[in-house]
Amino acid sequence: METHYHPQDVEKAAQKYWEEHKSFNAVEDPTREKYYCLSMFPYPSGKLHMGHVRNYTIGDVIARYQRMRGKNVLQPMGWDAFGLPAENAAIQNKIPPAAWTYQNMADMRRQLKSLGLAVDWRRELATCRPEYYRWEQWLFTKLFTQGLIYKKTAQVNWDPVDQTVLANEQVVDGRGWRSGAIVEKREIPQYFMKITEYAEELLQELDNLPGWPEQVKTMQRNWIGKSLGVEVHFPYADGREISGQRALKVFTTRPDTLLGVTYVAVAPEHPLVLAVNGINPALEAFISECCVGGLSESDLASQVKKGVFTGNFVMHPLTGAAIPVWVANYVLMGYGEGAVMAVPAHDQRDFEFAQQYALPITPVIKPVAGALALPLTAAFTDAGVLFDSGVYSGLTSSAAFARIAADLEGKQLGATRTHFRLRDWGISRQRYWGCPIPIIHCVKCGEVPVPEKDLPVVLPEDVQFEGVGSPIKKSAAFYETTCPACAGPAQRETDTMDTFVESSWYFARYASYDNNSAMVDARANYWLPVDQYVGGIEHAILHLLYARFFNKLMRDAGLVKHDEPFRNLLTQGMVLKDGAKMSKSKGNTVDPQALIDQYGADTARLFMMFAAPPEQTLDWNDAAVAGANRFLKRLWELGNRPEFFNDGSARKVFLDKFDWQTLTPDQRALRGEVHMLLEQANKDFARFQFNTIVAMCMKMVNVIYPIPLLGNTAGDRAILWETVDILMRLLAPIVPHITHAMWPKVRVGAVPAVIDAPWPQADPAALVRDQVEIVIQVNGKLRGKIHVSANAGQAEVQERALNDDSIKRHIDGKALKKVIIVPGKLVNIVVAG
Ligand code: ANZ
Ligand code: ZN
Repeated sequence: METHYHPQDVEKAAQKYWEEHKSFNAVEDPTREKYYCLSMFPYPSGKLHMGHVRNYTIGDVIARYQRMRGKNVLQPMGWDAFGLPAENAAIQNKIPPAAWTYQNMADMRRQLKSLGLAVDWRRELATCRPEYYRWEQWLFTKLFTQGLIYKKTAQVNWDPVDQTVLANEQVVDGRGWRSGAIVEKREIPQYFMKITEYAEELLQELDNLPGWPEQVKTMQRNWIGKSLGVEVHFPYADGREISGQRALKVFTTRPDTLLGVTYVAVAPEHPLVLAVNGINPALEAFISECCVGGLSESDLASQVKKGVFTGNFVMHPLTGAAIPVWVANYVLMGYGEGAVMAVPAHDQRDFEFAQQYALPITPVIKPVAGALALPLTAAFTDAGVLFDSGVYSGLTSSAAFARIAADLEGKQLGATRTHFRLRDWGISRQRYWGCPIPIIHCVKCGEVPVPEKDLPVVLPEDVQFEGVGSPIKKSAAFYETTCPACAGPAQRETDTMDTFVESSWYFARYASYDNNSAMVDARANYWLPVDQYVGGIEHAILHLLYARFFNKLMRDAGLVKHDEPFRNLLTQGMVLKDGAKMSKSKGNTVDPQALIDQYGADTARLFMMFAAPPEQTLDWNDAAVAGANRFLKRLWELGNRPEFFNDGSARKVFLDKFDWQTLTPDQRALRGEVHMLLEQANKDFARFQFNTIVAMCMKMVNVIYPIPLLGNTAGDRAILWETVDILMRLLAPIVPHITHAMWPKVRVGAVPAVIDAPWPQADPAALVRDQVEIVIQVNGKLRGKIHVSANAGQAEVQERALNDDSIKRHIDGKALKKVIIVPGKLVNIVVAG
C-alpha cells in the first residue's frame, strides 16, 4: 500500500475491481431476501450538481449497507430523458434535442461512475429510447381500448403570434416567452388518463405506507382532496329550464350555511352562461376577458376576483327567496358543479366578491363560545352554532349538516356527495421532444390505436428544430399514414405525452430491462416493490402520485402483483450555500467535478454524509470538506502501521485464539468503547443517521490511535486489529474506495473485498461494563485513577484508593479525617494539613 493517500489511484482501482468482478450485477434469486434501492433518476441536463451527488450518495450508502447485510441488492440508474429543456437548448445551440440529450447522458454517466455508485449499469435505461417508450405506447393503446384513457377538449395556452401551444412555464406574466404576445386560452382535443377512477384507493392506501414521511402523505391527501358535501339544487325562477335543467346545481361542503346564501356564482364556461350570453354586452365582454391570461394555479390564485350579474335569478331551496346569479372568475368549471352558493359571511372568496360588488353579507354561524364581532371585517369560516336560520337555529354546524342534507333530500332538492379535488390527468403535450401518442385519426373510423405489431411509433431524432411548433407537426413523412382499421388514408396524432408518464413506470422496467417482448415480466414481481426510494421533496405530489397510479394500472393489467410501488420513501434535504439554495441563477454553485478532481469521490461522499442527516438541508462548507479529507488521510495512516504487515487470515487465527479475558482493565475499557460505538452506529444505520455514524467512526479512530504507545502487547494488537477491521466495514458504504484499498492489508479473515465482508456486530461480552474507572482526589485535588469491579463494595473501593501507589505519596504521614465516596465515580480523601 502506498504511504500517501492518492484518492485518484485508489478510486480508479476500486472501480475497476467492482467492474471486473461484476460486483453490482443484480441477479434474481428466490432463496435470498431482495432489496431494491432506487434513487430518482436524473434529467440529463448535462452536468451533475450537488443535489444529485447528495441524492445518489444517500441511495448508494443504503444499497451497499444492505448488500453487506446479506441482502440481494438491486440499485439501477437511468435517464428521464424527454422534456422541454432539450428543446430550449436545441434552439440555443442549434443542435437537435436528441443529440444534445445523448451527449449529456454520456457526460453525466461518466460523472456518476466517478462517484463509485454500486449500480448495475447493465440495466441503464433512457426514456427517450424507442425500446423503452414502445411499452408506454403499448400500455396506452390497452388503456385507451378499456376507456381508462379518453379524449376530450381542454384548455391550453395559445401564442397567437408563434401560432403554437405554450407550456405553463413558457407563459411569463401572461405573455409568450418568445413572441411577447398576450397568451390566449384555447380549447383543443387532448387525451386524459382516468386517475380519478383510482382516487379513493390512492387516498386509502396512504394509510398502508408507514415507511413514508407523514408530510408527504399529507400533501398527497390534500392533493387528492376528498370532501364530503351536499349537491344543492336552486330551482330556476318561474319554472324555467336552462339547457334541459330545471335547477342550478351547486356543490357545498357547508350546507349549514345555507340560510346565509346571498347570491349564486357560476364559472364563465358554465352552460347557464352560454345559454344567456349574447343578451348582455357587459357579460359578453367579461367572458372574453376571462379567456386571456395564464392557466397555471398561481395565475388563477393571484387574479383579482371579478364578475358580472347574469340577469337571472334562482329560488332558495328552503325559503323560496329569489337569489341573483352571477358569473365569477373564481369559480372553476372543473370542480364540483362549476357553480357555488355564495355565503359571504362565512367564505373568504365570497366575502371579497360581495364587498367588491356591494352584495349583502348575512351571518348565520357564530362561535360555540362567545359572539361574532359585527360588522365582519373578514369571513368567519369556522364551524359553530347556527342563528337566524329558522328551525335550524341553535344547532351545531355538524348537526345542521345532517339535518339540512336530509331535508333537501326529502324535497328532492339535494343529495350528499363526495367530491375529489383530483382531476383526470391530461397527458397530451403539443411538444416535439416526447413520446408520440400512438393514435391514428381516420375520418371514417375515428381514433384508432396503433396495433401492437406496428409499435413503436418512433419519434424522428434527426430534425431541424427552430422552436416554433413541433417538427413532427410539419412532417408529412411522420404524420401521413393509413388507417389500421379500414386501410384508408389517415393521419397520426402529432402530440406527445407528458414526461411524467415515462417516470411513472421506470422502476418496474429496471426489473425487466432486457425484455423485448413484454413491458415487464416475472422478474418485476421478484424485485418490486422498491424497498427504499430516495429523492427530492419537490416530487412529493405529482411524480409519486402518478407512479402509484401507474403501479395500480399495471397491477390491474396483470403485469405486477403488488399494490404500491415504494415501500419506504426518503426525501433528502436541499444543498445550500450560505443559507441559500445552490442554483445557477444565484451563481452560488459548487461544481461536484471540481471537488472530486481535487479530493476524490470519497471525500465528497464523506462530507455529504457527515454534514447533515439525509432529510435535513445541508449547508456547504469548504472547511468541512477539507476536514473530511484529513480524516481519510488519518485513516490511511492507520493502515500503514507495521502491525499490519501480515495477511488477514493470520490475524484471524490470532484473534480466534485470543482470550479477551486477559486484557488489562485499561484495554478492556478501550475495547468496550469501540464496541459501544459500533452498537450505536448499527442503530443509526437502521435509521439512516449517517452523520452520527461518521462521528462514531471518527471517535473510534481517536480511541485506537494511541494504542501502540501503550506498549504493543498481544492485547493491544488484538484490539487494534479488531477495531480497524470493524472500522473498515462500518465505513465501507460511505467511503467505499479507500476502505476497498485498505482492506487487503487490515482485514481480519480471508474475504478478499470489503464489499463482500459481512456486516460487523458488537460483541455482547465487550459491552458488559465489568470495570469502572474511579477518580481519586486528595483534599479535592485529582491525584489518580483506579479501575475496580463494577460491583465492588464501598469498603473495597476505599481500601484500593488508600493503597494506590500514586495516592499514598499524598497522604502518607497525615491524619485521615474522612473519605467521601460517590459510587462508580469518585473517592475524595480528606487529610489534615
Ligand atoms: C358554500 C360555502 C360556505 C362554502 C362556506 C364554503 C364555506 P372543498 O373543501 O375544496 O371541496 N366551491 C364548490 N365548487 C366550486 C367551484 N367549482 N369553484 C370554486 N369554488 C367552489 O371546497 C368546497 C367549497 O368550495 C364549497 O363549499 C364551495 O363553497 C366552493 F361558509 O359552499 B362552499
Ligand atoms: Zn379507418
